[in-house]
Amino acid sequence: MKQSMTLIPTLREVPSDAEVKSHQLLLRAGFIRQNASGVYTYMPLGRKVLQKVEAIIREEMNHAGAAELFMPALQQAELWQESGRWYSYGPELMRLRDRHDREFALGATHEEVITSLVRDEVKSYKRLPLTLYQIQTKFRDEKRPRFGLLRGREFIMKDAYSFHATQKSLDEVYERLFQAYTNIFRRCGLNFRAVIADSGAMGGKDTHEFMVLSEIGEDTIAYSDTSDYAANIEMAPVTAVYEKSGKQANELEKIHTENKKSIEEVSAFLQVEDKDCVKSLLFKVDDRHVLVLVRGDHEVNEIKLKNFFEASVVELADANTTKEVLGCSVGSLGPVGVGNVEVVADHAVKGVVNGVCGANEEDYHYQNVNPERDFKVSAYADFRFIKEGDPSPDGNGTIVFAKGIEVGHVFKLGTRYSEAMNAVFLDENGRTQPMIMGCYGIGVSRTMAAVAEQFNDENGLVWPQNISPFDVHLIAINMKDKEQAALAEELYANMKTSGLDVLLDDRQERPGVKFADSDLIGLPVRVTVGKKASEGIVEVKIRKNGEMQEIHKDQLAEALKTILQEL
Ligand code: 9G3
Repeated sequence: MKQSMTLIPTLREVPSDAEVKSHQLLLRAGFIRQNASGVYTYMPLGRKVLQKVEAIIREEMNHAGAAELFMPALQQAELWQESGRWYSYGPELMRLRDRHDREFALGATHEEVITSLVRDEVKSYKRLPLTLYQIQTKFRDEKRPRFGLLRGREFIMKDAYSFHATQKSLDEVYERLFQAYTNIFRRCGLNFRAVIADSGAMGGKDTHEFMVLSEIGEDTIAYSDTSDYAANIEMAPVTAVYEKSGKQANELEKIHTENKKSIEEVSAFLQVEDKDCVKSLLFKVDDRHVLVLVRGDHEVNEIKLKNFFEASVVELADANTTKEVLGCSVGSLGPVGVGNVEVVADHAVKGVVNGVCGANEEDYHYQNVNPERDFKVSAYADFRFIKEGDPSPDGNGTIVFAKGIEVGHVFKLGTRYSEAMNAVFLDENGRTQPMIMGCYGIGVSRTMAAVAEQFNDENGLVWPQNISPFDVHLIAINMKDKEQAALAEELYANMKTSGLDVLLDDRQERPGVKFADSDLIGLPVRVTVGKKASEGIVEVKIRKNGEMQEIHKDQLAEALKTILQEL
């Protein structure tokens, strides 16, 4: 491609509304332009990167035995009404009416469409397993689109769906696609971890997220410092065990704690440590309230609460409800004497001796509270977020936190959609069974941004060779100089003939502008045709490490092949 023929509008200034590196650089290097909040145009260079990422995805998905199709973004409301999600999703699901006033959703994902297709076309176990995928634009009306392509309202996803007669078959395909994902992200050059994700009701065996490590990531990963254990912090189980210290249990005492509400205020006032306090929080769990106890230095993990009760709604009760149900404000809540709501506690609470908790009376707390003697709980379970320094759940090492960007997510769905939409098959005994499903997503446009986030320096982007928009940036210092122009055109033709993807900067621009743009765009290798054109000598520069060398044009093709292989 010749730059005089394409559109690569580079910017000198950092756009003010771009907060993260990848967003700033993709804008400045002319890879994307914003149309609306969370809605982007992929400019020619951005489009090329997407095509390279998609090519890697297709190779690995096809190799894993998946068949590519392409589903509509316009989805009949009826399908989402069958699955029930028409009613459970709020404004994030974009909806519209056609000219006949019929309702549609703009596809946020495609479980409903694919399940309705397969139920119509597949009836026998002989046709299973079947794995279908697409690479398609998705629409999700995010409340706060941000970080450019990392959280958009219209984005490109590869979404795959697998259909099985048995759980064993799903497990096999899940493993194979898990491996395909590992290959895809490695070939994109990313530093990533596959982490155990929210287990839903099951025990965390049925879904993994692929996380790119980055301090601007929105997810927190809990991983072991000595093993390959890694889990989304929402999921990571706590395996620490708690024994009571041998301390003598003292007499329970009610203390006036004027205006002392938070754990910090109370523990400072009473001169005790957070870990000797019991924090009580009232939650709405489906149609009832539950008082949840955790140690003062821990936080309630609502996903674990939801999974424990297999609830569909779990939310912290608001101040008024708390007052109504327990007769006092949040800052004075405690388990002693509570009889009208169920009380559950995190395992760590069991180890508290002579602790402090709210007295369920405004501005009063108990001191020397001892679990079992002073209050009963209906269950002790793992209700807290894991913390750095906790033992790794696999028994190896201790937990460290890292931030991650989720670029992939694989699920064992089971029969959630096939039962709701009656996607059934006849098994070998002639019995009708619901198909067992898996689904597998990759954020394609998000992957491009994640690579930009991990691969850049003070001069701009530094694309890994596999997904760089071009292999070589060929720069002619002065296209008005006949020898330079002739050599540039000759090298351009030769490189393309030898299979290299070349971007020729043939613009009438000053050298400084060309070099700055070249560093910003970040192609792996730059070849400059300048003063020594008459001797057939060009300068070759490697973007990643700045290494420069002069090479005669006759050795150029060979040299470039070697350089690109070693990158
Ligand atoms: C919606 C909206 C947002 C959504 C969903 C549905 C996330 C939704 C989860 C998934 C699960 C998998 C197939 C590919 C891999 C991920 N956000 N999810 O279902 F209507 Cl507005 O998308 N889908």
